[in-house]
Amino acid sequence: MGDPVVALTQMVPSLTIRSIRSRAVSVPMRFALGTSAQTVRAAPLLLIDLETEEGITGRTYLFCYMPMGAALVARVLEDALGAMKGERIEPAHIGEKTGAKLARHFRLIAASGVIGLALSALDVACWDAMAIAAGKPLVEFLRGTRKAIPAYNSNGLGLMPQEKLADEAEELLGGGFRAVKLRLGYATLAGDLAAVRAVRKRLPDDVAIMADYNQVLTVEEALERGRALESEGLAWIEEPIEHDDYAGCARIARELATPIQIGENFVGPNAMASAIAAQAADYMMPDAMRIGGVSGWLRAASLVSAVQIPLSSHLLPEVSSALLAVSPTAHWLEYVDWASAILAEPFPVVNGMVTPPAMPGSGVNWNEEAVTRYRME
Ligand code: SMN
Ligand code: MG
Repeated sequence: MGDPVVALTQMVPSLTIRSIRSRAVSVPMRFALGTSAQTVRAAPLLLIDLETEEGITGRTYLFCYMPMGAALVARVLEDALGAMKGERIEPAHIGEKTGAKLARHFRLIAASGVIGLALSALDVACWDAMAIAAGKPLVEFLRGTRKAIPAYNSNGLGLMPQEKLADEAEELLGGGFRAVKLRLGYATLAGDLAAVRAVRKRLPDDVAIMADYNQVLTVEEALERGRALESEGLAWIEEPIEHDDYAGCARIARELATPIQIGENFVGPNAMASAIAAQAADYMMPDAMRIGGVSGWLRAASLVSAVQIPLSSHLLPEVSSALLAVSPTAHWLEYVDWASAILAEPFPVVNGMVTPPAMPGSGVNWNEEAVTRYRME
Protein backbone atom coordinates (compact mmCIF):
# COMPACT_ATOMS: atom_id res chain seq x y z
CA MET A 1 0.00 0.00 0.00
CA GLY A 2 1.45 3.38 -1.02
CA ASP A 3 1.54 6.39 1.26
CA PRO A 4 -1.88 8.06 0.91
CA VAL A 5 -0.38 11.53 1.16
CA VAL A 6 2.38 11.03 -1.39
CA ALA A 7 -0.21 9.45 -3.71
CA LEU A 8 -1.95 12.84 -3.84
CA THR A 9 0.69 14.50 -5.96
CA GLN A 10 -1.71 16.58 -7.95
CA MET A 11 -0.83 19.50 -10.10
CA VAL A 12 -1.19 22.56 -7.93
CA PRO A 13 0.27 25.99 -8.54
CA SER A 14 3.43 26.22 -6.51
CA LEU A 15 2.95 27.98 -3.17
CA THR A 16 5.65 29.34 -0.90
CA ILE A 17 5.16 29.98 2.81
CA ARG A 18 5.56 33.65 3.72
CA SER A 19 4.03 34.21 7.14
CA ILE A 20 1.70 32.88 9.81
CA ARG A 21 -0.84 35.06 11.58
CA SER A 22 -2.72 33.75 14.58
CA ARG A 23 -5.46 35.37 16.62
CA ALA A 24 -7.08 34.01 19.77
CA VAL A 25 -10.81 34.32 20.37
CA SER A 26 -13.05 33.12 23.17
CA VAL A 27 -16.49 32.23 21.83
CA PRO A 28 -19.29 31.74 24.37
CA MET A 29 -20.85 28.27 24.08
CA ARG A 30 -24.61 27.94 23.90
CA PHE A 31 -24.35 24.73 25.93
CA ALA A 32 -21.60 24.45 28.54
CA LEU A 33 -19.52 21.27 28.35
CA GLY A 34 -19.23 19.77 31.82
CA THR A 35 -16.83 16.86 31.48
CA SER A 36 -15.50 14.63 34.24
CA ALA A 37 -12.27 16.64 34.00
CA GLN A 38 -13.57 20.21 33.92
CA THR A 39 -16.33 22.46 32.61
CA VAL A 40 -15.78 24.49 29.45
CA ARG A 41 -18.14 27.49 29.00
CA ALA A 42 -16.38 29.39 26.24
CA ALA A 43 -14.40 27.93 23.36
CA PRO A 44 -10.81 29.19 23.20
CA LEU A 45 -10.06 29.11 19.48
CA LEU A 46 -6.88 30.10 17.71
CA LEU A 47 -7.55 31.37 14.19
CA ILE A 48 -4.64 30.70 11.88
CA ASP A 49 -3.87 32.37 8.56
CA LEU A 50 -0.96 30.88 6.64
CA GLU A 51 0.04 33.42 4.01
CA THR A 52 1.93 32.50 0.86
CA GLU A 53 4.13 34.56 -1.46
CA GLU A 54 1.60 33.86 -4.22
CA GLY A 55 -1.19 35.65 -2.32
CA ILE A 56 -3.20 32.58 -1.35
CA THR A 57 -4.01 32.20 2.34
CA GLY A 58 -4.61 28.81 3.97
CA ARG A 59 -6.78 28.94 7.08
CA THR A 60 -7.86 26.81 9.94
CA TYR A 61 -8.91 27.20 13.53
CA LEU A 62 -7.78 25.18 16.49
CA PHE A 63 -9.81 24.42 19.62
CA CYS A 64 -7.26 25.01 22.40
CA TYR A 65 -9.15 23.48 25.37
CA MET A 66 -8.14 26.31 27.71
CA PRO A 67 -7.32 29.99 27.07
CA MET A 68 -3.68 29.49 27.96
CA GLY A 69 -3.50 26.81 25.25
CA ALA A 70 -4.16 29.44 22.58
CA ALA A 71 -1.26 31.60 23.80
CA LEU A 72 1.09 28.62 23.90
CA VAL A 73 0.19 27.42 20.40
CA ALA A 74 0.58 30.96 19.05
CA ARG A 75 4.10 31.02 20.47
CA VAL A 76 4.92 27.65 18.87
CA LEU A 77 3.65 28.91 15.51
CA GLU A 78 6.02 31.88 15.70
CA ASP A 79 8.89 29.51 16.19
CA ALA A 80 7.67 27.12 13.49
CA LEU A 81 7.63 29.93 10.94
CA GLY A 82 11.38 30.18 11.32
CA ALA A 83 11.69 26.60 10.07
CA MET A 84 8.98 26.90 7.41
CA LYS A 85 9.44 30.30 5.81
CA GLY A 86 10.27 29.98 2.13
CA GLU A 87 9.27 26.29 1.99
CA ARG A 88 7.07 25.15 -0.86
CA ILE A 89 3.65 23.70 -0.12
CA GLU A 90 2.76 20.59 -2.11
CA PRO A 91 1.03 17.37 -1.02
CA ALA A 92 4.22 15.33 -1.09
CA HIS A 93 6.28 18.18 0.33
CA ILE A 94 3.97 18.89 3.20
CA GLY A 95 4.17 15.34 4.44
CA GLU A 96 7.64 14.41 3.36
CA LYS A 97 9.53 17.65 3.38
CA THR A 98 8.02 20.56 5.22
CA GLY A 99 6.34 18.23 7.71
CA ALA A 100 9.53 16.24 8.19
CA LYS A 101 11.55 19.43 8.57
CA LEU A 102 9.17 20.70 11.23
CA ALA A 103 9.19 17.34 13.00
CA ARG A 104 12.99 17.51 13.09
CA HIS A 105 12.91 21.10 14.31
CA PHE A 106 10.79 20.07 17.32
CA ARG A 107 12.15 16.55 17.81
CA LEU A 108 14.14 17.16 20.98
CA ILE A 109 11.27 18.84 22.83
CA ALA A 110 8.78 16.29 21.31
CA ALA A 111 6.11 17.01 18.74
CA SER A 112 3.23 16.29 21.12
CA GLY A 113 1.09 18.43 23.43
CA VAL A 114 0.74 22.05 22.30
CA ILE A 115 3.55 21.58 19.80
CA GLY A 116 1.66 18.69 18.23
CA LEU A 117 -1.48 20.82 18.04
CA ALA A 118 0.45 23.59 16.30
CA LEU A 119 2.03 21.22 13.75
CA SER A 120 -1.31 19.60 12.96
CA ALA A 121 -2.93 23.00 12.50
CA LEU A 122 -0.16 24.09 10.14
CA ASP A 123 -0.69 20.95 8.09
CA VAL A 124 -4.44 21.66 7.81
CA ALA A 125 -3.75 25.27 6.79
CA CYS A 126 -1.34 24.05 4.09
CA TRP A 127 -3.94 21.66 2.65
CA ASP A 128 -6.51 24.46 2.70
CA ALA A 129 -4.10 26.66 0.73
CA MET A 130 -3.40 23.88 -1.78
CA ALA A 131 -7.08 23.15 -2.37
CA ILE A 132 -7.79 26.88 -2.80
CA ALA A 133 -4.91 27.16 -5.28
CA ALA A 134 -6.36 24.22 -7.22
CA GLY A 135 -9.81 25.85 -7.12
CA LYS A 136 -11.37 22.77 -5.49
CA PRO A 137 -13.24 21.99 -2.29
CA LEU A 138 -10.85 20.14 0.04
CA VAL A 139 -12.85 16.92 -0.31
CA GLU A 140 -12.46 16.96 -4.10
CA PHE A 141 -8.82 17.92 -3.84
CA LEU A 142 -8.46 14.73 -1.76
CA ARG A 143 -10.19 12.86 -4.62
CA GLY A 144 -13.46 12.36 -2.82
CA THR A 145 -16.98 13.60 -3.44
CA ARG A 146 -19.20 15.92 -1.40
CA LYS A 147 -21.23 13.15 0.17
CA ALA A 148 -23.32 13.60 3.31
CA ILE A 149 -21.95 12.22 6.60
CA PRO A 150 -24.11 11.33 9.63
CA ALA A 151 -23.41 13.64 12.55
CA TYR A 152 -24.16 13.41 16.25
CA ASN A 153 -24.78 16.49 18.30
CA SER A 154 -21.93 16.75 20.79
CA ASN A 155 -22.84 20.16 22.16
CA GLY A 156 -23.75 20.15 25.82
CA LEU A 157 -25.00 17.13 27.79
CA GLY A 158 -22.31 17.67 30.38
CA LEU A 159 -22.54 16.46 33.95
CA MET A 160 -25.65 18.14 35.38
CA PRO A 161 -28.92 17.44 37.23
CA GLN A 162 -31.16 14.90 35.48
CA GLU A 163 -34.14 17.08 34.66
CA LYS A 164 -31.96 19.70 33.00
CA LEU A 165 -30.13 16.95 31.14
CA ALA A 166 -33.29 15.54 29.59
CA ASP A 167 -34.46 19.03 28.54
CA GLU A 168 -31.11 19.75 26.94
CA ALA A 169 -31.07 16.38 25.16
CA GLU A 170 -34.41 17.18 23.57
CA GLU A 171 -33.23 20.63 22.52
CA LEU A 172 -30.17 19.08 20.88
CA LEU A 173 -32.31 17.21 18.36
CA GLY A 174 -32.96 20.54 16.59
CA GLY A 175 -31.32 20.40 13.15
CA GLY A 176 -32.67 16.89 12.73
CA PHE A 177 -29.95 15.15 14.76
CA ARG A 178 -30.59 11.47 15.41
CA ALA A 179 -27.70 11.03 17.84
CA VAL A 180 -26.30 12.89 20.85
CA LYS A 181 -23.33 12.44 23.19
CA LEU A 182 -23.71 12.33 26.94
CA ARG A 183 -20.82 12.95 29.34
CA LEU A 184 -20.52 10.43 32.14
CA GLY A 185 -18.36 9.99 35.22
CA TYR A 186 -20.77 10.99 37.97
CA ALA A 187 -19.58 10.28 41.51
CA THR A 188 -21.37 6.93 41.55
CA LEU A 189 -22.47 4.24 39.14
CA ALA A 190 -26.05 5.04 40.14
CA GLY A 191 -25.46 8.63 38.96
CA ASP A 192 -24.28 7.44 35.54
CA LEU A 193 -27.22 5.08 35.19
CA ALA A 194 -29.72 7.75 36.17
CA ALA A 195 -28.27 10.20 33.65
CA VAL A 196 -28.40 7.68 30.79
CA ARG A 197 -31.95 6.66 31.69
CA ALA A 198 -33.19 10.26 31.99
CA VAL A 199 -31.93 11.02 28.47
CA ARG A 200 -33.07 7.68 27.01
CA LYS A 201 -36.56 8.15 28.42
CA ARG A 202 -36.94 11.62 26.91
CA LEU A 203 -35.61 10.90 23.40
CA PRO A 204 -37.29 8.89 20.62
CA ASP A 205 -36.13 5.26 20.62
CA ASP A 206 -34.27 5.51 17.35
CA VAL A 207 -31.99 8.33 18.57
CA ALA A 208 -28.50 6.99 19.30
CA ILE A 209 -26.80 7.94 22.57
CA MET A 210 -23.02 7.97 22.82
CA ALA A 211 -21.34 8.25 26.25
CA ASP A 212 -17.96 9.81 27.08
CA TYR A 213 -16.08 9.29 30.37
CA ASN A 214 -13.09 11.49 29.48
CA GLN A 215 -10.68 8.97 31.05
CA VAL A 216 -11.96 9.23 34.63
CA LEU A 217 -12.32 5.53 35.56
CA THR A 218 -9.90 2.79 36.55
CA VAL A 219 -10.04 -0.46 34.57
CA GLU A 220 -11.98 -2.15 37.37
CA GLU A 221 -14.47 0.74 37.64
CA ALA A 222 -14.89 0.75 33.87
CA LEU A 223 -15.73 -2.94 33.88
CA GLU A 224 -18.21 -2.49 36.71
CA ARG A 225 -19.92 0.57 35.24
CA GLY A 226 -19.72 -0.81 31.72
CA ARG A 227 -21.46 -4.04 32.76
CA ALA A 228 -24.21 -2.10 34.51
CA LEU A 229 -24.69 0.05 31.39
CA GLU A 230 -24.69 -2.92 29.02
CA SER A 231 -28.48 -3.10 28.72
CA GLU A 232 -28.93 0.66 28.15
CA GLY A 233 -28.21 0.41 24.43
CA LEU A 234 -25.39 2.99 24.28
CA ALA A 235 -23.90 3.44 20.80
CA TRP A 236 -20.45 3.47 22.40
CA ILE A 237 -18.53 4.13 25.61
CA GLU A 238 -15.74 6.62 24.98
CA GLU A 239 -12.41 6.94 26.79
CA PRO A 240 -13.46 5.07 29.94
CA ILE A 241 -9.88 5.04 31.30
CA GLU A 242 -6.53 6.75 30.69
CA HIS A 243 -6.35 7.24 26.95
CA ASP A 244 -2.98 5.58 26.43
CA ASP A 245 -3.54 2.47 28.56
CA TYR A 246 -4.16 0.36 25.46
CA ALA A 247 -3.89 -2.94 27.35
CA GLY A 248 -6.54 -1.75 29.81
CA CYS A 249 -8.76 -0.48 26.97
CA ALA A 250 -8.36 -3.82 25.20
CA ARG A 251 -9.51 -5.69 28.29
CA ILE A 252 -12.59 -3.49 28.59
CA ALA A 253 -13.34 -3.82 24.87
CA ARG A 254 -13.02 -7.59 25.13
CA GLU A 255 -15.23 -7.93 28.17
CA LEU A 256 -18.02 -5.52 27.24
CA ALA A 257 -20.48 -5.93 24.40
CA THR A 258 -21.00 -2.14 24.16
CA PRO A 259 -18.41 -0.83 21.68
CA ILE A 260 -15.44 1.05 23.16
CA GLN A 261 -14.40 4.25 21.38
CA ILE A 262 -11.02 5.98 21.77
CA GLY A 263 -8.78 8.17 19.63
CA GLU A 264 -9.15 11.90 20.36
CA ASN A 265 -5.81 11.75 22.16
CA PHE A 266 -3.84 9.83 19.52
CA VAL A 267 -0.80 11.95 18.74
CA GLY A 268 0.10 11.00 15.19
CA PRO A 269 -0.81 7.84 13.25
CA ASN A 270 1.78 5.76 15.14
CA ALA A 271 -0.31 6.04 18.31
CA MET A 272 -3.26 4.73 16.35
CA ALA A 273 -1.15 1.89 14.94
CA SER A 274 -0.18 0.89 18.50
CA ALA A 275 -3.82 1.01 19.63
CA ILE A 276 -4.85 -1.15 16.68
CA ALA A 277 -2.08 -3.65 17.42
CA ALA A 278 -3.27 -3.83 21.05
CA GLN A 279 -6.92 -4.25 19.91
CA ALA A 280 -7.61 -1.36 22.27
CA ALA A 281 -11.02 -0.34 20.92
CA ASP A 282 -13.91 -1.31 18.66
CA TYR A 283 -14.15 2.20 17.20
CA MET A 284 -11.61 5.00 16.74
CA MET A 285 -12.07 8.77 16.52
CA PRO A 286 -8.87 10.72 15.94
CA ASP A 287 -8.82 14.49 16.17
CA ALA A 288 -7.40 16.07 13.01
CA MET A 289 -5.48 18.46 15.27
CA ARG A 290 -3.62 15.73 17.14
CA ILE A 291 -3.32 13.02 14.52
CA GLY A 292 -1.19 15.27 12.28
CA GLY A 293 -3.67 17.36 10.31
CA VAL A 294 -4.93 16.21 6.91
CA SER A 295 -1.70 14.29 6.24
CA GLY A 296 -1.92 12.41 9.55
CA TRP A 297 -5.64 11.76 9.10
CA LEU A 298 -5.17 10.21 5.65
CA ARG A 299 -2.58 7.84 7.06
CA ALA A 300 -4.78 7.03 10.06
CA ALA A 301 -7.78 6.38 7.79
CA SER A 302 -5.75 3.93 5.77
CA LEU A 303 -4.62 2.12 8.97
CA VAL A 304 -8.16 1.55 10.25
CA SER A 305 -9.41 0.71 6.80
CA ALA A 306 -6.99 -2.24 6.64
CA VAL A 307 -8.59 -3.73 9.77
CA GLN A 308 -12.12 -2.45 9.11
CA ILE A 309 -12.43 -0.35 12.27
CA PRO A 310 -15.20 2.29 12.01
CA LEU A 311 -13.69 5.79 12.00
CA SER A 312 -15.32 8.84 13.54
CA SER A 313 -14.01 12.38 13.96
CA HIS A 314 -13.33 14.54 17.01
CA LEU A 315 -14.23 18.26 16.91
CA LEU A 316 -13.39 20.50 13.89
CA PRO A 317 -16.54 19.43 12.03
CA GLU A 318 -15.99 21.57 8.92
CA VAL A 319 -12.65 19.97 7.97
CA SER A 320 -13.59 16.59 9.43
CA SER A 321 -16.56 16.34 7.05
CA ALA A 322 -14.13 16.32 4.11
CA LEU A 323 -11.79 13.91 5.89
CA LEU A 324 -14.57 11.44 6.70
CA ALA A 325 -15.86 11.68 3.13
CA VAL A 326 -12.53 10.24 1.93
CA SER A 327 -12.23 7.65 4.72
CA PRO A 328 -13.26 4.11 3.69
CA THR A 329 -14.61 3.18 7.16
CA ALA A 330 -16.28 6.55 7.94
CA HIS A 331 -18.73 6.26 10.83
CA TRP A 332 -19.91 9.40 12.71
CA LEU A 333 -18.94 13.05 12.59
CA GLU A 334 -18.80 14.80 15.96
CA TYR A 335 -20.71 18.05 15.56
CA VAL A 336 -20.06 21.03 17.80
CA ASP A 337 -21.13 24.56 16.88
CA TRP A 338 -18.31 26.34 18.71
CA ALA A 339 -16.75 28.00 15.65
CA SER A 340 -20.04 28.92 13.97
CA ALA A 341 -20.04 32.43 15.39
CA ILE A 342 -16.67 33.36 13.91
CA LEU A 343 -17.02 31.64 10.51
CA ALA A 344 -17.97 33.69 7.45
CA GLU A 345 -19.95 30.80 5.92
CA PRO A 346 -22.36 28.70 7.95
CA PHE A 347 -21.76 24.96 8.13
CA PRO A 348 -25.28 23.57 7.89
CA VAL A 349 -26.64 20.39 9.43
CA VAL A 350 -29.55 18.98 7.44
CA ASN A 351 -31.52 16.06 8.83
CA GLY A 352 -28.61 15.27 11.10
CA MET A 353 -26.20 15.04 8.15
CA VAL A 354 -23.36 17.34 7.15
CA THR A 355 -21.90 17.78 3.69
CA PRO A 356 -18.33 18.93 3.06
CA PRO A 357 -18.31 22.62 2.08
CA ALA A 358 -18.57 23.45 -1.64
CA MET A 359 -16.22 26.42 -1.76
CA PRO A 360 -12.55 25.98 -2.66
CA GLY A 361 -10.49 24.84 0.32
CA SER A 362 -11.86 23.57 3.62
CA GLY A 363 -14.59 26.21 3.81
CA VAL A 364 -13.09 27.99 6.79
CA ASN A 365 -12.97 31.78 6.56
CA TRP A 366 -13.50 34.48 9.17
CA ASN A 367 -16.41 36.70 10.05
CA GLU A 368 -14.12 39.62 10.94
CA GLU A 369 -16.75 41.50 12.90
CA ALA A 370 -17.28 38.47 15.17
CA VAL A 371 -13.52 37.94 15.46
CA THR A 372 -13.16 41.49 16.76
CA ARG A 373 -16.01 40.95 19.22
CA TYR A 374 -14.58 37.74 20.69
CA ARG A 375 -10.87 38.55 20.53
CA MET A 376 -8.82 37.50 23.57
CA GLU A 377 -6.08 39.84 24.69
C1 SMN B 1 -14.31 16.74 24.66
C2 SMN B 1 -14.02 17.55 23.60
C3 SMN B 1 -13.55 18.84 23.80
C4 SMN B 1 -13.38 19.32 25.05
C5 SMN B 1 -13.65 18.52 26.11
C6 SMN B 1 -14.12 17.23 25.92
C7 SMN B 1 -14.81 15.32 24.53
C8 SMN B 1 -15.43 14.93 23.21
O1 SMN B 1 -13.89 14.38 24.93
O2 SMN B 1 -15.12 13.85 22.77
O3 SMN B 1 -16.23 15.68 22.68
MG1 MG C 1 -14.25 12.50 24.05
